[in-house]
Amino acid sequence: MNTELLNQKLSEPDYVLKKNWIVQQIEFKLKMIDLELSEKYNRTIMQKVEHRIKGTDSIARKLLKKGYKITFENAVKKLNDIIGIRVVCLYSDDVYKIADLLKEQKDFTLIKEKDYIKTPKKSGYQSLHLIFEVPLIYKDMREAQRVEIQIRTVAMDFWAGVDNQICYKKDPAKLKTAELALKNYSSEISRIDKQMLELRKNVEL
Ligand code: 0O2
Repeated sequence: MNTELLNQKLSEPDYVLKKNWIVQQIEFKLKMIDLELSEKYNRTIMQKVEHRIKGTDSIARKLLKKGYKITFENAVKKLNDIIGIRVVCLYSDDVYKIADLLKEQKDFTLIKEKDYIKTPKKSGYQSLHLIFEVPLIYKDMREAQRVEIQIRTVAMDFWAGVDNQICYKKDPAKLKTAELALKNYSSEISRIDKQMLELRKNVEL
């Protein structure tokens, strides 16, 4: 697959600057949400916030998988997660508190919501995915940039990290046993998350 042209476009300073700018804007907003929730509930809410800007190979692979030609225009138009932000918290109810406050932001437009916590993926993957359109305004320039925000618990994040190393995007023929085990562990994770939440609620009473 020839990705040279795509790579060139993705390396242009204007493109890189805009993506980093959006990341900073969202991370700032998340800091405010974290402060608001931490003060309200008198405990730490967000354990980790991280981001990644999708690279050329990953963009090319995803475009191919979705049946699109590998072009810069398709990448920008068709992919929702070139900018990805991940928020990790301790308890599953905090996932939805964070999501609700994100949805309340007047400058964010919710495009799509995928609740893989209520309905985990076939692999066992759990996470709440929110796709927002976020405005980028500078002087007379105004653009909307799409961003995927993944929100999940530490336990779900642990599962996804192991799955990512062992199974995700790997040859399924070789991984039947590992896939099956991970799927079972996903249910365990879900059970433990519920128990941890109960524990907190009992102490809060
Ligand atoms: P990476 O390495 O994170 O860049 P959409 O176009 O928005 O409708 P999309 O993006 O095709 O849908 O699919 P989906 O299922 O919402 O997945 C988006 C991201 O969730 C993936 O991005 C992964 O980060 C994560 N994810 C989804 N399924 C799994 C899974 O089974 N295991 C793990 N570990 N992560 C998963 P990318 O681009 O695939 O990967």
